[in-house]
Amino acid sequence: MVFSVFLFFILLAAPDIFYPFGSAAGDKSIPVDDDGSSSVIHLLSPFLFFGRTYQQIYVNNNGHLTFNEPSSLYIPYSFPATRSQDIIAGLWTNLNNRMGGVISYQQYTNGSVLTRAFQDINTHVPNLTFNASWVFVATWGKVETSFQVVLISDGNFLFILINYGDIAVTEHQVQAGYDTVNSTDYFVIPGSNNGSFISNLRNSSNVNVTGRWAFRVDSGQHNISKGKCFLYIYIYIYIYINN
Ligand SMILES: *[C@@H]1O[C@H](CO)[C@@H](O)[C@H](O)[C@H]1NC(C)=O
Ligand SMILES: *[C@@H]1O[C@H](CO)[C@@H](O)[C@H](O)[C@H]1NC(C)=O
Ligand SMILES: *[C@@H]1O[C@H](CO)[C@@H](O)[C@H](O)[C@H]1NC(C)=O
Ligand SMILES: *[C@@H]1O[C@H](CO)[C@@H](O)[C@H](O)[C@H]1NC(C)=O
Ligand SMILES: *[C@@H]1O[C@H](CO)[C@@H](O)[C@H](O)[C@H]1NC(C)=O
Ligand SMILES: *[C@@H]1O[C@H](CO)[C@@H](O)[C@H](O)[C@H]1NC(C)=O
Ligand SMILES: *[C@@H]1O[C@H](CO)[C@@H](O)[C@H](O)[C@H]1NC(C)=O
Ligand SMILES: CC(=O)N[C@H]1CO[C@H](CO)[C@@H](O)[C@@H]1O
Ligand SMILES: [Ca+2]
Repeated sequence: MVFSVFLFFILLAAPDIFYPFGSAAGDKSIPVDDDGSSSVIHLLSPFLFFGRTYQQIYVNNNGHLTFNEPSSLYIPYSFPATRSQDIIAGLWTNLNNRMGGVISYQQYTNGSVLTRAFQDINTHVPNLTFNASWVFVATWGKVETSFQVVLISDGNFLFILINYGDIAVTEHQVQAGYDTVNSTDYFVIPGSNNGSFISNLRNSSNVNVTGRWAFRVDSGQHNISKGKCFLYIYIYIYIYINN
């Protein structure tokens, strides 16, 4: 006689717009520190960011990525700031993973993450001849707040996806988007600079995918964000049922 027991585990999972992350995905974690940074991350594939080629990147605890040096800045400056650095701010505010959560990253040059990036970019930007060859994923997992910055390149085009999960209201100053040297290019995600309002990031999008913002950030025509803005208001409950 066969006796079967079915166990159902109900997990509150990360939003399904998130790329794989954390130790389960083989990510490297950055040190636990209030205003710290990763050590230098050498890129397996250099990329062009608004005309400047970068071979390295830093993941900074306070929600941003920088290129030439790490940054401990926890109070965002307003974009456009006409500073002398390029910066990508998934959610720039005074985050602190000493209070919990994991900040981790990984770069990919093969496998299913590339396939997913290929599909996402070709969905978000139709009629582009694009095949992802390199993907970099940085994730702030439950560092009060959960979001991801994904860089996707084919050696020519470069895209950023920012994926938002649960975003905690904060009294700290906050901002999301990107800024460049002398602010020749910049973008502020609408609503991202109001701490009492930022939980709505997970309901917003410029590519009709709730919680996701996408930008083209190489030197070319970088305009998938500036024309069309969608705001989708949904209540999402992500429940995975495994048996
Ligand atoms: C996939 O890329 C990783 C580095 O990201 C490398 O270590 C591995 O050898 C690659 N695998 C194949 C099958 O190319
Ligand atoms: C993409 O190409 C197809 C076929 O060439 C065309 O019908 C469609 O309008 C194009 N879409 C965009 C967004 O340019
Ligand atoms: C994209 O590139 C991979 C190898 O890097 C290849 O296996 C795949 O067929 C390519 N896809 C398309 C649609 O060109
Ligand atoms: C930024 O602006 C300064 C002052 O106008 C100028 O000297 C510098 O060359 C600019 N940098 C870039 C990369 O355009
Ligand atoms: C922030 O958003 C809230 C809620 O929409 C609004 O009441 C408040 O005025 C906003 N504050 C600023 C500084 O924009
Ligand atoms: C947005 O996506 C939904 C499916 O998720 C689709 O039904 C709808 O037509 C899309 N809207 C636009 C403007 O593309
Ligand atoms: C960006 O695209 C929108 C249409 O989607 C267009 O109206 C606008 O002029 C474009 N801006 C630039 C700088 O190309
Ligand atoms: C404005 C709005 O409807 N915001 C909603 C965004 O989604 C969260 C749940 O993820 C809701 O709690 C908010 O009310
Ligand atoms: Ca901090």
